[in-house]
Amino acid sequence: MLRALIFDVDGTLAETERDGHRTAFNRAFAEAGLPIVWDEATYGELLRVTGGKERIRHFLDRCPDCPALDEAAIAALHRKKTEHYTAWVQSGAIELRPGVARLIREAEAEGLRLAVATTTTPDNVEALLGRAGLRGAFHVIGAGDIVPAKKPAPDVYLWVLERLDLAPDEAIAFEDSENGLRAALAAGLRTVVTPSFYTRSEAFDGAWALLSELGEPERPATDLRTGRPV
Ligand code: XBP
Ligand code: MG
Repeated sequence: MLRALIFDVDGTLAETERDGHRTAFNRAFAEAGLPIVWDEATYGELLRVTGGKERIRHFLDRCPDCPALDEAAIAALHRKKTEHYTAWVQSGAIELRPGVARLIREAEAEGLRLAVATTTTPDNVEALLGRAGLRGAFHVIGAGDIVPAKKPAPDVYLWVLERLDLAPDEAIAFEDSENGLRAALAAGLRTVVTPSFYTRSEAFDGAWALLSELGEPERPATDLRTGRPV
């Protein structure tokens, strides 16, 4: 029996990477005097590495002209990035993707429990859900460094299932990326995928459903496998 919905955040609840996370990273780099600007193409590649601190480390390790930063310096840089990102969310610059708020409200009304499983920093989740007036709808938030191994490892989903005290077949995951899908599938979850700006060309083998978006009554979602409205 279905008892819970578990949502990824970035790309799934909202299109947060393009003008949100990417710009926040660039502002933090500029403030720190670092000669780094991640354009959209570069950032699209870097999104293969989940987690902002891990993404910075991955980039610096491959950048011969960049200064060497230790883990404490990366953490400090990332804290600044989080400040910029949360301020951007709180300014109202970002909306939830179509159908997200409706699905959450309908699931709540049906008595389903709601959870988040994301690699993003907890402050970012609080900012987005708070701004949307949906924080109170969520029972469990699994975010950031709560588990050491980030997606595509299943750990954050397993952590959330344990907190919900549910088996994988009692929940459905919602994801936008291949990394996220792999994490959810490895945790044994049926997974609905709504690809986002940066993940459109990724592979979604194994998805339970592959939809253009979650849809609103006046804007039906499309089944991306058949091209038909659902
Ligand atoms: C999201 C991420 C995150 C964000 C940045 O992946 O990879 O790292 O890009 O967040 P998913 P932080 O949607 O699969 O969870 O900078 O706070 O780490
Ligand atoms: Mg995502």
